[in-house]
Amino acid sequence: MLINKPPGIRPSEITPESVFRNRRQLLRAAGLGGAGLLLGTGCSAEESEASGALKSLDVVKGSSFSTDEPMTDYEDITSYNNFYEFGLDKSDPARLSGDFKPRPWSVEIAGEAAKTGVFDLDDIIGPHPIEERIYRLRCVEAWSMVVPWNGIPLGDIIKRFEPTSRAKYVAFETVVRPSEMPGQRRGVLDFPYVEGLTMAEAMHPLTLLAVGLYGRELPNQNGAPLRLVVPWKYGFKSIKSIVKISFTETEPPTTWSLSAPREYGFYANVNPEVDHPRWSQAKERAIGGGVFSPKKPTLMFNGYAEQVASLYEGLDLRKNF
Ligand SMILES: Nc1nc2c(c(=O)[nH]1)N[C@H]1C(S)=C(S)[C@@H](COP(=O)(O)O)O[C@H]1N2
Ligand SMILES: [Mo]
Repeated sequence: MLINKPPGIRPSEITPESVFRNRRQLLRAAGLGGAGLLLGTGCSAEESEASGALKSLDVVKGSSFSTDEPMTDYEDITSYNNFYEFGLDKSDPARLSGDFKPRPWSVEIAGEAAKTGVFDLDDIIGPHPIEERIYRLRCVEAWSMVVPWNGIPLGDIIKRFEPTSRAKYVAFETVVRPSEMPGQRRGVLDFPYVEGLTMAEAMHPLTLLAVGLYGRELPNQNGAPLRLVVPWKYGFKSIKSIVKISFTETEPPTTWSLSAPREYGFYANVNPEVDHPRWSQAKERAIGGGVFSPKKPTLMFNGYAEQVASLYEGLDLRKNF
């Protein structure tokens, strides 16, 4: 059932945008797996009206860390989100983040480092090339996406602030702006949203500070202007709209382990062998894949075991979930 199209020609060049879009919706409604399968995966940011206002980025492609799995469509990545600051539904972040202002933006660097203070976002990312990293995102809710993130390895940025030998962990904090974030007005979680990594996890070359996706700045719903992407961990570790990064000696608190300690731990490595107390983690559903597409088995460390398993040698991954 695969329809071949001449190589290098994008569906948008064959079909006017509106027809292409309607056809995708029809295919999806018919459960035929969506554009990814039938029309190739060429749906880039340029083809979406939604990305119109977002600045395009100068991106270095071809990372050896990228997966070669087909990418999820831009539209799916930017309309099916978890961002509780904007509400609980997957559609809330895209619908309700229009008032959020990701610029100007500053980030506080604090704790066990030689250089601390409040820095403008441009000073934090400025000197670094922005890479494209095509990573899987696996949510603990058993769905997954493949996203062409644009960002800078977190370790490259951390080094510039010269953490001391006492820095064993890195803590992250999301902005608190109830006037622009309707979910914060309703207190669905204890805000600010906080997350943390061990220093070794933060310095791992796979760990990315993302500033964009599909070659454009991050949409608000995906964590503009700066969010973490830790591809071997459940999606909730990948904290959005970061305003503070601190180096600490002790394990920092994390939002989900604070709110449900029985269900979420500090490590949160993707592990198909350890079920969530209320559902299995063995399989996952690809977002945008259509309602009849079969679930795929989830891989240990979300497929990045070769690169990261050594970080956890000697650690009981059942206890340290
Ligand atoms: N500040 C903040 N960061 C967050 C969340 C959130 O609710 N608030 N949700 C997390 C969860 S559960 C997931 S699965 C990912 C989703 O990222 P995406 O919407 O870009 O796909 O963001 C994570 N980062
Ligand atoms: Mo998630």
